Amino acid sequence: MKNRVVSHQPEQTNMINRRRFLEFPLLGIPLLYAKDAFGQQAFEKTSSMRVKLPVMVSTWDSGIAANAAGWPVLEKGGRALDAVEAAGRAVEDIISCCIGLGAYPDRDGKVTLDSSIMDEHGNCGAVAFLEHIQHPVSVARMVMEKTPHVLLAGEGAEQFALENGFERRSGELSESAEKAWKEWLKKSKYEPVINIENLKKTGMNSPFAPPFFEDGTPNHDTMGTLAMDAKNNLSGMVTTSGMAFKLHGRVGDSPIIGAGLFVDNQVGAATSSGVGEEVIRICGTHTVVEQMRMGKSPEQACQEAVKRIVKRDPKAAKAIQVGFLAISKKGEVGAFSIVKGFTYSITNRDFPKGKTFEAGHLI
Ligand code: SD4
Repeated sequence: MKNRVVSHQPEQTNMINRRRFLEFPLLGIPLLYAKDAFGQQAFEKTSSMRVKLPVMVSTWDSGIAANAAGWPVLEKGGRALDAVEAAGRAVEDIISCCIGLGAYPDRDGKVTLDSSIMDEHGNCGAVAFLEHIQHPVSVARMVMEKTPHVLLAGEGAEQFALENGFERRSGELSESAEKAWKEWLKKSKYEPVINIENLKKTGMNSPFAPPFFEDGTPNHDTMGTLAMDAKNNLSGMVTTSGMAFKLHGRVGDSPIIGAGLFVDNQVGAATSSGVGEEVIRICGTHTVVEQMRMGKSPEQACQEAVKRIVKRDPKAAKAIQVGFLAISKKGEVGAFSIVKGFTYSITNRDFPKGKTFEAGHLI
């Protein structure tokens, strides 16, 4: 496979900070959305809605950029799997807090990436704790297509990528990541064994990463993308650097099939974003798909998974965010999160430039 490599050095002009990037018109669309009471952008709310097929759906408003990269594949009658891979690669090329080599590092200053991909046949591949490789989603696809395995991790995953034509990038942090990490180090009073800043701030037992950054913005923006193509086949992918400032070696839900991503071509597909440990504990996206199998709409199915997380530990759940996004085989899309603020983006013939919606929430 040809591996397109773009340097993540800060001086590259095609790389811009994601937060700045979102202040600019996205793909030519001015951002005209109103702000809500918290000064956040307000997006239209929906419950499960039937959408025109083919369709790309992605987590967050940053999903617009992911969808835009995958949509041309679907529009030309291409395969959902190719569309979701293209979506993942596109966002891995943008410097953001939470995806790709330009993202925020773990507490040791290393960017370690998680990704998974799943096709319409139930084939799946994933990489976890992967360093130095620009396109983890493509490595995940190669694990799926070229090995008998599902998940490769760490040095082994890197070795596999290098042996298959991916280039090794330097471990240098992007400018924004370096700044954020140094800031975090100052305030976190970094303790290698257990980090207690979250206990103090939120009362929650979170020894790995803050659910919110210092400025109050959520520690999010993992990209989960689901697509249904013109042949009504489903695929999905997730790509992320995981929770910023996590313990070195920590792996989240994103590369765990059935946690961060699940696709069942008979029923539907789901992906998640937020505090991965909570998602893993309830096999989140598998739960969502099984709920759809039992007749729930995508939104109801996502809500059921959210409720399980909250029921397990209601106090801790108040201090974190988890959101699920799902599409059913019938082409209904829905999402649900613990707290307000989870958004997702849809791109299809009705929304060729993409449109962002706000998910329902429990709290
Ligand atoms: C993780 N679920 O590593 C990811 C983080 C995330 O939006 O989704 N952030 O736990």
